Amino acid sequence: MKRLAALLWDVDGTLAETERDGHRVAFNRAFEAAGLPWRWDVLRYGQLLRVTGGRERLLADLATRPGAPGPGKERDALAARLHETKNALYEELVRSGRIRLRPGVESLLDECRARGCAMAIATTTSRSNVDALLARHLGASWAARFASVICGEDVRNKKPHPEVYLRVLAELSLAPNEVLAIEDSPPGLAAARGAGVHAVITRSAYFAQDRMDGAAAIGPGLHTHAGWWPQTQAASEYTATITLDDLEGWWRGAASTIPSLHLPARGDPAPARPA
Ligand code: XBP
Ligand code: MG
Repeated sequence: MKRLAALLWDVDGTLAETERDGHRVAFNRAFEAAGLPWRWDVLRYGQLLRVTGGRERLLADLATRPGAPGPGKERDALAARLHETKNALYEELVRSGRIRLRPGVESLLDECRARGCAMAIATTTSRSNVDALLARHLGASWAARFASVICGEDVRNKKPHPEVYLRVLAELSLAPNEVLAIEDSPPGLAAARGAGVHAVITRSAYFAQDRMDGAAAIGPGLHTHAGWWPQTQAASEYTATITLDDLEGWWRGAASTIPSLHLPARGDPAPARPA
């Protein structure tokens, strides 16, 4: 039977619940450090999450915030400064151990390694955030576990644009139908599907109710077999967490039931790297 060649991991919301208690808190601390009275509560941050990219999210908020600088250099510089501070504060939070990997993530990472399934990171968060999170939980040599790590700085267009997935495929020299993505959000799902990659959704706190049309499978997390659609194969009902066999079952099922998109052919040139 055809085996999955690689598993492509999203980061925020998928590897860990980083948004509500990580990025949001760090943004608020950055506002405070800059002497600004602005704060994002849990609800407002959820609305802002429709904008991917922390700096882009800030710019979207500043565009409607009374008292913020108007469009132009001053606004751009403020967003860049706040974003830099936010990332430094986020790293501190992560290093303190406050943000854990989601349950079931580590066992799947270990299983993929043990069974020789390649892995990659496909995220449009900043590289420093990924490094802080994975160094904290997997050790300083975490990157050796992944055949490709593509982050926000490596792409011109953040999710939902498929660029991050196209770049990972190019680095791995794999076709979209040889890999599977794990995502948590509609923009992440759109990015994967836009590259012709099937995706399994592990719902995260902020995207608990969203429509996930075109997903290969949708469930509450890798820690359980309960609540998944489609239901997993009988064999894996005896293991607590979602396994590589479960993922391969969904991947094969998606290949036969979900219409394929106009796929980039294997060997197509990767999008240009930003200067
Ligand atoms: C999630 C994002 C990021 C983070 C913040 O990306 O949209 O913007 O919220 O990180 P993914 P930055 O789900 O692909 O990991 O501030 O570094 O952008
Ligand atoms: Mg995500």
